[in-house]
Amino acid sequence: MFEARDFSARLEELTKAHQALIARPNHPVESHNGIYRRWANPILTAEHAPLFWRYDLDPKTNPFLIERLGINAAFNSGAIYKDGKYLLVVRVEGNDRKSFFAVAESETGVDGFKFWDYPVAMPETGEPDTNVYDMRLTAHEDGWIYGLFCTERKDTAQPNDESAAVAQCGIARTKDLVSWERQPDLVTHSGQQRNVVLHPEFVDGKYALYTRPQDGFISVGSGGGIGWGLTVSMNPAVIDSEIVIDKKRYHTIKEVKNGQGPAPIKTPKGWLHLAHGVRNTAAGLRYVLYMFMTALDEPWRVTHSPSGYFIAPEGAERVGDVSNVAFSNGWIANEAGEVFIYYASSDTRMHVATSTVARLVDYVMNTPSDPLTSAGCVQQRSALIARNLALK
Ligand code: M1P
Repeated sequence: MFEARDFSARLEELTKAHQALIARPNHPVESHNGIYRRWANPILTAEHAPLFWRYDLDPKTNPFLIERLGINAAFNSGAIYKDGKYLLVVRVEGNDRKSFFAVAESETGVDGFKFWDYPVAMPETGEPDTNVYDMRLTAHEDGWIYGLFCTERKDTAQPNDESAAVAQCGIARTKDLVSWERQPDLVTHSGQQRNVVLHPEFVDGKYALYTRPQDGFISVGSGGGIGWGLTVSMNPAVIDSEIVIDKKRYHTIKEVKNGQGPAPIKTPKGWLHLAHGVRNTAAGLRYVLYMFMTALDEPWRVTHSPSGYFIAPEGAERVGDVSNVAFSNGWIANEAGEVFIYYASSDTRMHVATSTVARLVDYVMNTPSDPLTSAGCVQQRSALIARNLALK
């Protein structure tokens, strides 16, 4: 039974609980692997959405104070550091399954994330988007901030299959994350594209994109590696020739597919990349994060590829709408060389882990690569054991 509380008392209760959630301080968890530290509380959840996004707050039209437009999840956020603020462009999903973008800002990067009053009103192309999600933000050297995202539309070639969809890369640019100029969707020779990311610098005078060619909507078919291509303009962006720079590979964490995470971070040693890799299990797909480095002067050439995963879903992170998923499309390196890795768990909520550029460079450059066989892994581990035991 519902308790008999009047409208204003219940609203006060909801407001207090919401304010307490936003103000809750975060703290790093004690144990860590030396590479990064996870922070204890999710930084954004569906409950972080303002009450005025969800409830009709007028007692005349909503006397029972019923939630009218529920929010299901807040995840897969792009990230940018701007004017001393940590800004996330969050994939917010309503109870109606449609995603939209909304900006949440924080002073610290690890807590206090608060949504701006209105979600992003993303302009459309001539072909309306059914669903938009997973924005990668790039502050490009041309002076614009670009948001590249997935635009999903029904596959009209399969009229009898209501789940058949086509994914393409939507492109918009902004200066302030408030007003966005939509550009035409990316054109490539691949049937579908997801996880497309703009490199922050011109390469040979052209815009450079990390792509993820795929034959189908979920199954990548013959695609599935991280691709690379150049375009003379972002309006329209057209990639004539695409090469795969980081392939999916048998019996690794990226056996089924992989995709670039956020735009890479420039360091004196090379470009640091964060990506996701997907393998299959009897319980379904497992998404983990991994890192690699590319050459400063040739951002398409992989120079270092540490073995295995960097972040895998852990504990409560393993459960959600799509369980066993760690996904990242946003990270921030601030002026002090600290790195804030924003990752989502199980398509449900957002977390942060922190590290430094120096630590991540050490991790990527000095962690051995995957020997690809059990025997090779034993040899690799035994060599480490022998070196350590010799220290005694
Ligand atoms: O459900 C897990 C992820 O699946 C997709 O990623 P990918 O294209 O690599 O399979 C995306 O829909 C992503 O949003 C989602 O988190």
